[in-house]
Amino acid sequence: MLSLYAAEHSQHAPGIEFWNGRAEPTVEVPARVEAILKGLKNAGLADPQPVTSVDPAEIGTLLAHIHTRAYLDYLPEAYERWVESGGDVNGVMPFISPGKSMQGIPQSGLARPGLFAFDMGALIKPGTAHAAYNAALTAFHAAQAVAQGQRAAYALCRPPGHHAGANFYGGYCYLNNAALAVETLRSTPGYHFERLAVLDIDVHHGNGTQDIFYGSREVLTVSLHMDPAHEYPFFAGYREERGLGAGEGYNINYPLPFGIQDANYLAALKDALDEIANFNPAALVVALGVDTYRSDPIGKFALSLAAYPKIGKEIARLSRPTVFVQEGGYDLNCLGDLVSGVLVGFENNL
Ligand code: SP5
Ligand code: ZN
Repeated sequence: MLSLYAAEHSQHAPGIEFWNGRAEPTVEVPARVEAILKGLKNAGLADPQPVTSVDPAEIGTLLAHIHTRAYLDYLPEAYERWVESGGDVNGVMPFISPGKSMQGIPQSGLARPGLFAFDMGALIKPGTAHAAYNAALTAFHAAQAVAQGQRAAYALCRPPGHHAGANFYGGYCYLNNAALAVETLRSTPGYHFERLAVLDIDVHHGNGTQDIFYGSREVLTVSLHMDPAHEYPFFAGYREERGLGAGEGYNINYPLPFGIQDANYLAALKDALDEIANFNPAALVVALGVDTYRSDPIGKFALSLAAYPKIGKEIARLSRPTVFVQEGGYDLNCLGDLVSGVLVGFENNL
């Protein structure tokens, strides 16, 4: 399978995140990419290719379909404006955000992060915007390859993307790579793939992707994740969230219990894939988080190593052109085997 990555990911190394009111070492580290690359090679998957830049206008137009202009303008200048205004050189972190009735738009670089950040888990440092752009580029190239006829492609995106919404970032995510893959498929000239689906199997709810396509009946979004009543992102991911207006019925959430094991998880996945099959999309984007593994440091599911090829097999049974986009997964010892497990399970069942 065509696999792509961007070496520039290493320019993003946030180091810490805030959780429970404390600064802690983050699990979203550059070594994740090395671990995944090693796993792909060990599994004999085709050598991962570094992505090359495209005309910024090309990807810029696509990004503007999924993120607001205000947010896209903010991200690359956030660090500089923060430091200019007296913010800590270690990175941009909101310390004030508007209450529900507060509508003013501040110019201060200290306050602006509060307009866009929804948590304190996504520090912005000097290399962050560039790394996020290159992760998006990776998803773009993978989707373009599928639009041009490849059966499947894998984008090793870092930083991940599924928590980034139209005008917000957080949860280690800045640009929504999976949503960009959707827009790339939809915008390819001559490519008449109107209906597309996103299957999000990261252990956390894909709140950003849900936000972006919430009003759309052309993109079905389906997410399997830890029950948000008790886990991150807490404020979205409930079963009742089914889409809005024309998009009503085209967002499906599967909150699942802590400690879920292979059999019950795979049963829920089959349900989800049945819904996707009914929708009959022309192509599928998989937001591939592997933080569902039992020894993941932040996920609370209990899947075994053997579950991952089975997940790949189930996805293959849908028989759609498929773009895999990397999301979370933080157990550095197993990360490569988990990701390659899904991809090999998929390929072996085409
Ligand atoms: C893409 C993705 O998987 N984002 C997950 C964001 C979850 N953020 C909350 C994680 C809490 C981590 N707390 C322990 C930090 C390790 N010291
Ligand atoms: Zn996750």
